Amino acid sequence: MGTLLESIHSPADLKLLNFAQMADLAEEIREFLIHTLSKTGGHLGPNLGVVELTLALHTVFDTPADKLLFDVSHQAYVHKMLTGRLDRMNTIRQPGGLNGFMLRTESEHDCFGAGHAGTALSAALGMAVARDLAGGTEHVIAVAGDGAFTNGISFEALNNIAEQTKRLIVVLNDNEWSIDRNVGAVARYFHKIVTNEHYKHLHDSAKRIIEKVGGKTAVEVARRAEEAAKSMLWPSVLFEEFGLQYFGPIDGHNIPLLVETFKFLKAENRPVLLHVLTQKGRGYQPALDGQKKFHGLGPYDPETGETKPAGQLTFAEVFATTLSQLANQDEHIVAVTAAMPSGTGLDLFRPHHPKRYFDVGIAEEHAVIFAAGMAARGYRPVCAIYSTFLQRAFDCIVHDVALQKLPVLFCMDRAGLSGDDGPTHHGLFDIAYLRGVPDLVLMAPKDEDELADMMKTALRLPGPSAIRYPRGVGPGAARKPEPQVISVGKAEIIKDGNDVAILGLGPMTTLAKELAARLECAGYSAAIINPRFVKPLDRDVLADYAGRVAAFVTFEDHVKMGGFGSAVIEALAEMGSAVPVVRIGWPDHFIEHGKVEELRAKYGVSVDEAQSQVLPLLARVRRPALAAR
Ligand SMILES: Cc1ncc(C[n+]2csc(CCOP(=O)(O)OP(=O)(O)O)c2C)c(N)n1
Repeated sequence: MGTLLESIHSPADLKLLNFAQMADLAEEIREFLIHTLSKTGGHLGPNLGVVELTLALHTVFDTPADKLLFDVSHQAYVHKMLTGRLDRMNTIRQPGGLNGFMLRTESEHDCFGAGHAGTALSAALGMAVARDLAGGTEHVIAVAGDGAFTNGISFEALNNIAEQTKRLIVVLNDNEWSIDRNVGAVARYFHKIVTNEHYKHLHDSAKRIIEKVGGKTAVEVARRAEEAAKSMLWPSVLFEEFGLQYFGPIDGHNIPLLVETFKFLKAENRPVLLHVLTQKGRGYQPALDGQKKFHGLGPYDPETGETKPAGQLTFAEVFATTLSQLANQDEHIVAVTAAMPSGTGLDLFRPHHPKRYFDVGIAEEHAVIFAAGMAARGYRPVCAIYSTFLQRAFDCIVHDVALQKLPVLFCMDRAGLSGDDGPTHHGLFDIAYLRGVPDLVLMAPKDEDELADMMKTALRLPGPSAIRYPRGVGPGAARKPEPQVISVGKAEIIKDGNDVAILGLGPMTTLAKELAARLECAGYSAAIINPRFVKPLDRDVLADYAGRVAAFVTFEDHVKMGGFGSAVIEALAEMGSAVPVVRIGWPDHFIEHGKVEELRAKYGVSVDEAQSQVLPLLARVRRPALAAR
């Protein structure tokens, strides 16, 4: 670790540095991030891009009194380093370590947690209005990327800011990238400003003014900073019409310019937006060459940027290749992503069917209603959206898709515990929020081959459907050359048995098989069932086993409340069955970040837990029968 960096224990230490030292500190921070994240993984590119911006913000403002918010907050690592968490940065995203996003419980400097995009402006406005009501004087600053401005909530906030407060600072951190290249009219608009010749001229003169500031009196410094900031007043019709005074665009890597501009802006008595240009991955060639990869990644070689070669296909890759295959046979199939082409795998679909591929920006609600519109005109849209991000679009699923009986297929990647990203990214609620939607078919494949079959099946249904599958690789099942249609609402009996029926939803069938093997060793006859469908649930199979077994066990990678096991209990209760059900799933609690296996063990989402709960039930009810055999 560099010597300057070691001396920073809080933002107060930063305020003692001159601009030259701050520039050196920026390099030390980059070096530290590149090496530390090579072991932990994390959002390297976005953080390398905001080093100077974060230094300038913490030099001018005083957190925790002033309120600094980052949209998504995946780019808040430098903020964490400067606010007393430097010595724990090597634990970021690790079990028991720092979270990869801002977390209110982690530090008083994290005034608002995030993980999902588009929230910073609304939350900041809420804080500004709370300050105004309470008669406070603190500053509120929201930093949001250009990607976040493709999100509807950002615009809902913009629409409301000037009506509600006179003091709010919005920083648009424009690096022209979302995770992939930023898309849409807003991205094009920002690009037009940035590439305008007039901007370059303004920028050069502002830079010159600031460079001349050194050695002048405080009054002269303030005057020149104001001159510089004013000279960057380049009208932006968009933001001006929203009632925000627009400044910029300015070089987001020029510390003196940033510091002087923020000093000027903090005295403004009107909401302002500062457009800052930054380079994602700055200072690290592999990240500049591989913007997408270095947005967020696992451990890598710091010298070369290389990561472990990919092995078996992930569920996302199986999804995308299957969709390309199915789209070859049906020209009505179209694919929709909300700014996640690489994460969902759809970047593999795009080259095969460029005209049937739609990236709508970070706009899940729009993605769903857009898909509904296409479905209403005879297309078969497939919305590939992570389980956690689809939460946003719940009403659109109900009101715009299901109620209108439109055949949109939702492919929910990252359904289940997401691991390192933590509670903002775990996909643990989708069954609960989709199960109550009338006529929606909800499935979970046990492996890659079944995912393909379910996609083919779903694309023939007359109404809405959803398939949930987890992050990363599955069990590695061989795939048939052609996916097959499966019977809707029919479970797969993997093995019959008479003492206990074990249902493992999706890839949790592996746990069901392991439990069955253990119970067989203990002398019980265990049935293994792959439910395939959460909705419609296979009531015939449940009724059959309810008449024979002493207990059911359900495994799901989802919260227990309102989940698959709950659906089984409801169905059994409606049948008048009193057979007990042991439910294995996540508790009614936000699960922290960590390694999936460790968290499963900690929270009892395990075969051990199932065994300890089911054995007493079997012993009590079945022992005499067993003894008689
Ligand atoms: C609602 C939602 N959808 C998708 C994502 C996934 N996501 C995380 S960061 C990101 C891109 C953000 O781009 P930008 O705001 O420009 O920040 P940058 O990484 O470029 O600094 C996306 C799409 C998310 N966090 N939240």
